[in-house]
Amino acid sequence: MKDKLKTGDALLVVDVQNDFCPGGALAVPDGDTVVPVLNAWIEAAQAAGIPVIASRDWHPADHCSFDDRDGPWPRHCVRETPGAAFHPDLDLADDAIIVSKGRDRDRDNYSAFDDTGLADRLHGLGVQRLFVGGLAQDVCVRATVLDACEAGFDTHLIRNATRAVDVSPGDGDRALEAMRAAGAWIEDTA
Ligand code: VGL
Ligand code: ZN
Repeated sequence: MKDKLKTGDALLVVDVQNDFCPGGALAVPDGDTVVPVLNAWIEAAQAAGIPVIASRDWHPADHCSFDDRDGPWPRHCVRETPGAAFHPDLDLADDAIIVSKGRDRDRDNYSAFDDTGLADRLHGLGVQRLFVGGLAQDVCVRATVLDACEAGFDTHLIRNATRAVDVSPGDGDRALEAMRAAGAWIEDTA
């Protein structure tokens, strides 16, 4: 599939950050295994001349999603800290479009489209078909894919480029089902 990338496509890499990888503050099991898969997609996207977008969770130190503010998560992805940096092996080029989310201390954004202007930006670039991978399958990837469908993109989840946190067993599988029901294509594409 990635050999067929063409004008009108884009690649969206969701939250491949140190804190979501093994050793990080909110580690997704095997989260780092998405990196080589996504690097191959990034290379193919560059060869096809299509946009590469990378979202990142970019929280203030007192963000409402953190457990010390009675939120659901341990403190993670505090902006400008090593935990919020992209995984060091992720081969983002200088012209990658970086989208930061979760920046408001009192509001969380799971979706890369939430409060970021990303949909308008992609429409402006003529993007119609979107390939999505990254972390976590059952949290921010799920929310991003649902919003992408809602915004009218022909949305393809690269399943083997995602991993779930699975806070409750089965969350990953339920997320796949929700994305499929919203109209996304779920694909395993090396
Ligand atoms: C995420 C939990 C909290 C994610 C972000 O990127 O999937 N998960 N914040
Ligand atoms: Zn977060």
